[in-house]
Amino acid sequence: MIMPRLNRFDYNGDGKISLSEFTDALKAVGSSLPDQVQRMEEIDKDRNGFISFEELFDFQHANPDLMKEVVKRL
Ligand SMILES: [Ca+2]
Ligand SMILES: [Ca+2]
Repeated sequence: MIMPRLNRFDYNGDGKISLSEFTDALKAVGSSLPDQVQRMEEIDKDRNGFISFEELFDFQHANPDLMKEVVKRL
């Protein structure tokens, strides 16, 4: 399995992936937003507003095809 590089999502370089950075990444692959917004809530399991490596990994596990597209295009 290809792991996405976290720094590719981290556009502002603060070392963390915010929900909006992740949403932008999904937009970049043309993912439909209403669906994704729902997922944003799901992916940030501890609700701290950022996506940790573990949270991203879980999301990738649940959405392998989507993440494959994201990783390919980033
Ligand atoms: Ca960031
Ligand atoms: Ca989190």
